[in-house]
Amino acid sequence: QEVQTPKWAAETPEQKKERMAWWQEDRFGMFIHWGLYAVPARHEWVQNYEQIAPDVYREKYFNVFNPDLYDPKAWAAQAKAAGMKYVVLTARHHEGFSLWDTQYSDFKAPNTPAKRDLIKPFVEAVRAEGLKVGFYFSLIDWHHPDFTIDRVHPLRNDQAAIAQNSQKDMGRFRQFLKNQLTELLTNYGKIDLLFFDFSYPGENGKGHEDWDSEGLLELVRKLQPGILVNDRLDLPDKPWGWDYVTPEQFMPKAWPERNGVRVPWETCQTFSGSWGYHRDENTWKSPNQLIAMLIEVVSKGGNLLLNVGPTARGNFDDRATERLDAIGQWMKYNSRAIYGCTAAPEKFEKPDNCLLTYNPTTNRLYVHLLQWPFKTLYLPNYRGKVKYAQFLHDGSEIRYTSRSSAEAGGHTTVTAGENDLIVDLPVVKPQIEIPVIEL
Ligand code: H79
Repeated sequence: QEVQTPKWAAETPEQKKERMAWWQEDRFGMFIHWGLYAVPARHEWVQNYEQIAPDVYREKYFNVFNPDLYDPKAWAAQAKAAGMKYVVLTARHHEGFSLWDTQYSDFKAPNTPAKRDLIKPFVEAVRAEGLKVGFYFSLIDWHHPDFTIDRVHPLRNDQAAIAQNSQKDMGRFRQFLKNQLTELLTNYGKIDLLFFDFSYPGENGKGHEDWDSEGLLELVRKLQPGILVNDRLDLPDKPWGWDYVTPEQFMPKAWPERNGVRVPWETCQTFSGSWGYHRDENTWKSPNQLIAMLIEVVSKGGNLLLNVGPTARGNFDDRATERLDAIGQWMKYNSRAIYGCTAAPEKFEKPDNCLLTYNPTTNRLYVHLLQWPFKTLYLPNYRGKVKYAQFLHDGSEIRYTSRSSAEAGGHTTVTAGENDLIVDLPVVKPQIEIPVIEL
């Protein structure tokens, strides 16, 4: 079917590619979920899960939000050291609390004991580290008086509250979204990325008509022409309505497609399950799992946006810091297999227990060894496709043969295929979480 592209969204495929080039190159960003929910510290959806009325929630947490350890320079430094290239902060999450000095709500950081705009120093610190800056902006607002109660609202079972829906004016709420976006995209310099969250169209839900998604996007594109926008505005059939798709806490089997075409994609992931700081969660992923996750995402042509939930005092807790440090230690030696990389060409089959990434500019293939084999790694049908092999972490040569030469050397029991390469590895795994062979 013919889809009309509005004038303000007109762009050639080359222009779009150019606009997204940094993001395609960088591959790895930090998500930060920070709001009043860091105080209860039991999930950023606590207000919904425990069906806490907005006034009760505000009464409990607003006046005790006192982030005395807030140091956005430390956040930015930790992101940079982990190898992340962009940072996306929740300007306002579903609870409706704004981290900046918005004119359009009094439910904002400057009115808490924090007593200041928390976004301005964040943007400055991230830029000072040479990283790109993004905002997460919730479409949902459980605090705004004009936001009607629907199936994801904390008061969804409260009949008296639901009866008030007819007095609410979603038109005013739509204007509120535009007003807040105008502040965020006008007062903080160049903003590189915007993560809207989220639409749930259908019965008793909300979608593009409730938000005026086209109007929001038009405003965003006018204020920040270079910005990247995610796919949660409920404009799925409009190719101009999003820049990339966003599987949440989910690893796609293969590079995601729309209408048979591979699309830019980014999975957002957590350390432990919740996004906001969760004190008691016991499901933290190991450093190895997180590094393998980053590799797998890039091996399928995507980006990873890995989340940290700072505490109510404003710092990253030790569990998060430990993992960021481990990722940074790996990235320090192996980032060449991540930045500028994508899925390997089809002619390269994945060896056993490995993942492949590929840099099309340098023509290097990276074999990531998730399991350390015993002395020999078989590269299926790589014969004639490889000039040289080395470890990435220390630049040391790796020797390889093919069957005929292995047999000539007395290895008569080699059962590799005619066109396989037989790689000689040390018995002891090198001191790096996931070793990478560069071909
Ligand atoms: O900000 C983080 C989460 O708080 C937020 N997105 C990330 C980045 C998020 N949490 N959950 N979701 C997005 C999707 C939630 C879907 C559900 Fe439902 C809410 C499943 C059940 C309730 C919406 C309403 C879909 C079905 C009913």
